[in-house]
Amino acid sequence: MGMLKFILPDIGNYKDIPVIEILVNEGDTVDKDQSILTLESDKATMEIPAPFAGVVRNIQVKLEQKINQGDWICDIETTAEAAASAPAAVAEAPAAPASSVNEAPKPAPAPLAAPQQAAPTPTDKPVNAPSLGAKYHASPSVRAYARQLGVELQHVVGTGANGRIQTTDVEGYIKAIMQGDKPAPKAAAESASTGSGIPPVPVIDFTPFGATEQVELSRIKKLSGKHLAACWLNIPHVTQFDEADITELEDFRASLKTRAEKAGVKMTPLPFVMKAVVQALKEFPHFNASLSPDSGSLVLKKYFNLGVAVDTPNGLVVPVVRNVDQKGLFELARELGELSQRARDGKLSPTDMSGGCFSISSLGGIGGTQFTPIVNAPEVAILGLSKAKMTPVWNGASFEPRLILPFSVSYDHRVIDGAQGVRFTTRLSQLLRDLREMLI
Ligand code: CAO
Repeated sequence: MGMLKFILPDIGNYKDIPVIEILVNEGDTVDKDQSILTLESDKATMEIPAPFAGVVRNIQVKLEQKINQGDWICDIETTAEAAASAPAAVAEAPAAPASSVNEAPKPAPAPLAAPQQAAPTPTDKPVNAPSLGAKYHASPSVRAYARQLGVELQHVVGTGANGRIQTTDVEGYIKAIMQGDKPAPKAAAESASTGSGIPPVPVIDFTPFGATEQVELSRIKKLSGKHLAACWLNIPHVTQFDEADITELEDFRASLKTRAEKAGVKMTPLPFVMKAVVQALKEFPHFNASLSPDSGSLVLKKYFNLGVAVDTPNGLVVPVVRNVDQKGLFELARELGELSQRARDGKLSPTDMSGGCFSISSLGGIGGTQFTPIVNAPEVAILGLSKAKMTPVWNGASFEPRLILPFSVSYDHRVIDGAQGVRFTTRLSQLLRDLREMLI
């Protein structure tokens, strides 16, 4: 037997990532690769597996604690065979100094929040055995699925290995409720009756209707779906539609074509729109703000970082272009090109996607006449761009062909009222129609 220190290995570009679940108790016997912790940042959820089999000792982390690569998670008391394979496993964690691998355990630090329990053996472990901070075992995808359906996992019996809850268990649980075989859990019923609960959508067996195929959503879709649902449910949205005559903007853009090519950038209408948005944000500071956590005040931002939604093969991501007010059209075009390329290559870091004040979703390169974008909380407004179209416009004497850009602004009605909303879109339209307005 030997006592090995389990150090958090390289988890990618994540820092200060909170522990959302501790899936084991001190004294638990774990297999190699059995999940020990679940970590969850705003971008990813990951389970951290045991690098070798053994008995868990000296847990060093607590729920909600933010941890980093190299942090001591726990000790694992191993058998001789596991210990023999351990150094390689631990060596995979770059921050774990080799000397820490087989050193004698340090005295146990201050007692943990939860009392130690007698070590259960794998055979006497009950189904859904309670553990420190988690009463059930389920993968992040099953947890996300359950959250999406409003199912609290402590009510679900897991049928997988060691009582792990599977997708089918969650579905079976809902089915039983729908068929009246199982009462709805008290907490859910209570929250539904107070109006705060979201009733789950029905789970339907589609097989009687025809052939189906179940395709797993990409990781980005799962994460952005969770965020979008939270934004949609938490923010009372209003969407204001408007349009801008961008005929002159387009002429200016065409006049820059050769210079843009020489500079090696693609000059689309988007950098012009970004500059106009910044000007509008300066004039309407409540659009460049976030609600305080108690919703009692506004945090007004003095910087102008714009999130730009990028369509990638794996789903939607929103990298942020910083300090747009301090950048020219060519610099913005270059940055947009680089960020969207990295987004499509799946190479954006969490930093690239943080710090935004206001977002733009541009579908203009694809089509559409109007749409209702979802506010990207904690921001309070978002601009949606549709496809500009040459349109006959009456000038008082005749119809003139003008290039008209339809756009929409969705906003948080707790922060922005309707009159402010339409003043903002009217001003944005004016700025786009005549870029000289930005100089005034
Ligand atoms: N009207 C008409 N044409 C437009 C336009 C508009 N509003 N916006 C862009 N275009 C044109 C561009 O000029 C370009 O034409 P050329 O190739 O002839 O110059 C073409 O459409 C393609 O532009 P683009 O999409 O490559 O570049 P962009 O700067 O407009 O947008 C980016 C960059 C990254 C935002 C975009 O590629 C993208 O991913 N858009 C989708 C965003 C999305 O999915 N939003 C939904 C979020 S909610 O689900």
